[in-house]
Formats: sequence, C-alpha cells, structure tokens
Amino acid sequence: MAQTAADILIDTIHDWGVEVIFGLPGDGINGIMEALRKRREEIRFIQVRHEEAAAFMACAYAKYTGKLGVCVATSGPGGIHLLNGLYDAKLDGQPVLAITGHHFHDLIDTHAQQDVDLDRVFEDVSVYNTRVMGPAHVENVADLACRTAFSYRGVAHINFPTDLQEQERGPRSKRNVVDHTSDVRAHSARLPAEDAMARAAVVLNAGKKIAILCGRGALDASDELEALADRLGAPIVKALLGKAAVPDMGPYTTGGIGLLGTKPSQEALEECDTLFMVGTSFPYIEFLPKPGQARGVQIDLDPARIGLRYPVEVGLVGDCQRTLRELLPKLEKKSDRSFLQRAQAGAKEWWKLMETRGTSRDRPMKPQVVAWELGKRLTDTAIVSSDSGTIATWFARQIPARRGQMYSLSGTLATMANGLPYTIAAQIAYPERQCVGFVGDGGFTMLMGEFLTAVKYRLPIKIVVIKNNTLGMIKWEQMVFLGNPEYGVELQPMDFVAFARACGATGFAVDDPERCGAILDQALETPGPVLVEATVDPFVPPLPAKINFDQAKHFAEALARGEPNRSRIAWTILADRVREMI
Ligand SMILES: Cc1ncc(C[n+]2csc(CCOP(=O)(O)OP(=O)(O)O)c2C)c(N)n1
Ligand SMILES: [Mg+2]
Repeated sequence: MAQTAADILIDTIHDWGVEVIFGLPGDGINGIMEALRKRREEIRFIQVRHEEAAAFMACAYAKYTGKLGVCVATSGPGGIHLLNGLYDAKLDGQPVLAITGHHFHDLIDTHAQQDVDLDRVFEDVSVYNTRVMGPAHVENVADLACRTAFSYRGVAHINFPTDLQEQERGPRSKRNVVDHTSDVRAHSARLPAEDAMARAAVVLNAGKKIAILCGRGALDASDELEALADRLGAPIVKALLGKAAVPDMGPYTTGGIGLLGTKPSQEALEECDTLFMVGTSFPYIEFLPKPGQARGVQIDLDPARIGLRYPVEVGLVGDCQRTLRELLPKLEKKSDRSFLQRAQAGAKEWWKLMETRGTSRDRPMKPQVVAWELGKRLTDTAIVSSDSGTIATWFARQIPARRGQMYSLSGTLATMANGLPYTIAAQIAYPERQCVGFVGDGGFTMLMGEFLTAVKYRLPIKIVVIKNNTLGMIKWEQMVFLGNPEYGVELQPMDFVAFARACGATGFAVDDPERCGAILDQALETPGPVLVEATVDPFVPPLPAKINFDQAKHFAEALARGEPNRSRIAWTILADRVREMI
C-alpha cells in the first residue's frame, strides 16, 4: 500500500524514538489515526477522555523519561483543549510535540466548520509551529519539529489539514531534494567556558556562608550536588521541581523553599553570603537573598536565564551534572562547617515538626497525616505526582524524597488537574514502578474522567484524593494575602469511592488518622487502579514556614471581617500551636 502523508509523519517521529502518543480521535485527524492503527505495534496510542489530559501526559512523559512527549488532537476544539497542558510543558521546559488536525486545506479561512487556525492559536506556546502544505513537506517539518522541541526544550506543533493526511507521496518542488533531512540527534558538550569556571571557583572559594539552590535542571546531578555541598560546607535548598534532586533525609539539604518551603531553607537564604543556583529559575524572587546581600553564581543550560532572578557575578552555561563534575576539583574544602551545621540542626528541628504534624491523631484528620503515612509507604523507585493547591504544600513538606524516586507537578504554570494525567503517564512509561498521584478534590474533579483511562489500560496507579470539599489554597490566599473572608471556594462534596467503583476500579475511604496507614497499605497492595478518598480537616492553613507581619495582619483582618468559619479556623490553629509547643 502506498505511503500516505500521515504515514510519513508517524514513521518520521518513530525514527525520533517516539513509542507512545496520547490523544483523542476526531474527523480532523482520521488520516493520522489510520497511520497509527497500522503502526500500533511500534507506537502505542493512549486514548484519553479530554485532550488537556493528553497534553499533560505528554509533558509528564517527557519529565519522567527525558524522551519526547507526544500528543495528538483533532481540529478546532480538540486542539484548543490541548493548550493548558502544552503551556505546562512550555513553562517547565519539556520537549513535547503536539499534532493537530485542520479541516480540508482548500476551505481553510472560509468560515467552514471547525475553522480554527491552530497554528496561529499555538503561536505563543510553541518553539516550532507549522502547517503541513502537502505530503512532500511532512518529513522535513517533522524532523525539524522533533529536533527543535529537544533543542529548545519546548513545544513543537504540527497542524495537518485532514485531506492532506491521506494523500500519497506526490510531486515535490524542484528544491526539495529527496531525503535531505536527518533524524540524528546531536548534543553539545554543554560545558561552560574555562574562564567562567575559574571565576566561579574564585567566588565560591571566597564564600563563607554559601547556600546552594537547586531546581529541575539538577535532577540528574544528585551525587555531584552532595559532593559540592560537602566541599563548600553549604546546605542545599530545593525549588519544588528539584525535590528529587537530593534525598531529604540526607545530610545536606534543608528541603524546599518558598511559600511551601521549610524554615531552615528560608534561613539559609536569608543568611548566606554566596548563592549558588544550580539549574533553577525558581520564580518567587522574594524568597531569594536581597540583591547585594550575597555574591551569585549560577549554572543553567539556557544562557538567556543567567541572572534572571538574582544578579550573579558568574554565569555557567551548561548541563548541571557535567559542569559540577568539572568545577568540583577547582573548589577547596571549607574547614568552617558552622553554616552547614546550623542548617542541619534547623532541618532536624523542621523534620521533628513535620513528624508532629504528620502523626497527629486529632479528628478531623489532618491532611499532613495522609502525606506522612503515604511517604513512609512509598517504594524506593516510586513516582509521585501532585497538583496545585494546599495539596502541593503537603506534597512538598510532608513526603520526604528518597534517592531513586521521582516527584513532579506543574511547577511554573502551577495549574490544577495535572496530577492524575501525570500519574497515568508515569505508569505508561514505567509499568513496573509504583506510580502515585497525591491530589486535591478540586484538581482531581477537573479531569477525573481520566480515571477511566487508567482502568481502560489496566494501569495500577494509586490516587490519593485529599478531600476537604474546598478550593483550599484559594481560601487561605483570600484570607492571608488579602485579608478577605473566603468566597466562592466551597466545593460540592462527592463520593469518590463510589466514583472509583463506577469506573470499574477499587476505592477506599479513610477519615480516621488511626486507620490511615492501614488503609494506605491496603490500597498500595491492591492490584489495578485504586483511589483513596482521604477526608481531612478543611481548616488547616498551609501557613508559610515563617509568617510575616502583613500575612498575620491580613489573616486577623479576614477573620474579623466576617470569615464564616472563623471560630473553627482559630481553634484549629491554636490547638495545633499548643500541641507543637508541648
Ligand atoms: C486551572 C487552574 N484553575 C485555577 C487555579 C487557581 N488555584 C490554585 S490552587 C486552587 C485550589 C485547588 O483546590 P484543590 O485541588 O481542592 O486543592 P486544595 O487547595 O484544597 O488542597 C485553585 C483554584 C489554578 N492554579 N489552575
Ligand atoms: Mg480541596
């Protein structure tokens, strides 16, 4: 059978190592679906219930494997649905290819049905964006789309009019020499210039209180980071996407930073005289040292991100692992360990506090208890995905990352709803590993149809839904940041266990802290997809590790100005603080 333009597309991306495509069919991509059907042994098509989830899955697949994540959607609405997930990939720097349909090529821009020029719609989200003009165009643009997504760590988009997908190889223009492109992947050494390395070493060797801030770019540099911390006597502070970069219970890290970070991390950044940023664009600038307080050195793969958040003296453009390996021999071992030791003492105290919160036996059950009990039960190679919300705070603080595990959520876009699709993508990529979603009831219900996707493909994912019947994070933001009583944040409660069962999966419910561990044990041991509904106290605020005066004032104002739940909130906070003091 003659090769169609859609066949050429799928063959080309297969040559780039693509083995999985997430998507949902439609008449704008029927030619592509047929090409996928014919190649179902080589490329797995995972059918989703909502295209947004397909884009999240592509993003997560890229995050967890380092490979190209691919999603496909039909013309018009299908493509539009992809957008949020594609922005997640753009903002967290993941290589993703989005393939979309268009209607008949000779009716485009004539008010025809689903006449949405997705190549124009996707202009902002993509690093490469094109519309196929005919079969002879396909290989050229598909090679370039894959190469660009990898090279610039972003979204490439190919929009494909539906009738062209079925066309067979036809005439080429006279300049379009056959087979003139290549699918060879090429890498640079990704090492900074020698003089920059020497200057970085001078700054770091002069520092007396050095803090290392690492992010997602350092995820594969665990050993190097710990060697660096040891050499410099420097605590490692982790941006959330860098949670798995070094183990929390290791001797060098103070854990996360920011609103959902830890006190010792914040203190390390407040007191340091040198800040060494390794693979991070952590966006909350107010948590970084004040400009002028500390000398700055930064490693980033992207030269455009040097000095983005902090005025560094030396920028090292390169891969974190390789750069650190080259830099380490140039660094002197600090004999004064006091800065690191203080951070270690602070981290020990912090973990004691997390344990106190995580082992509370109060009713209603605290969300921290669920995170703590889950953390204890994860396997050494577990992959844990989470959502935006207070849920991210418990994920960040109460689940200690171990070496070999992976953790992610939507970092820079901070969207809701990605947690379930991320977990599914993780399980598709790693059928043998324990893949867990730790999500809020608001985020989960946005895309909960995807639980059926897990059932359909018999994916043994474990989803823990923290049920507080509220858009918790926003409730607290309204109070703590603005001093307003909560408004528009209550959620209609639902029975998640019945939902899981209705999907053909297993559901467990827990609301008793005494039973939480046992129920999680049961859930983790149950084969197939499992959902745990953990009903928790909705009045536990995810307060910053150190509360500033404005936040406390706003909080008090919100309570005074008619916050409907003020007495329960005040009582919960008071009771917790008293318990933590005794
Ligand atoms: C798509 C999207 N819509 C809205 C928001 C704003 N937002 C951030 S967290 C949050 C609440 C999340 O609620 P839930 O999933 O129940 O988690 P909880 O905060 O209760 O733990 C909202 C509405 C967002 N980040 N993304
Ligand atoms: Mg909630």
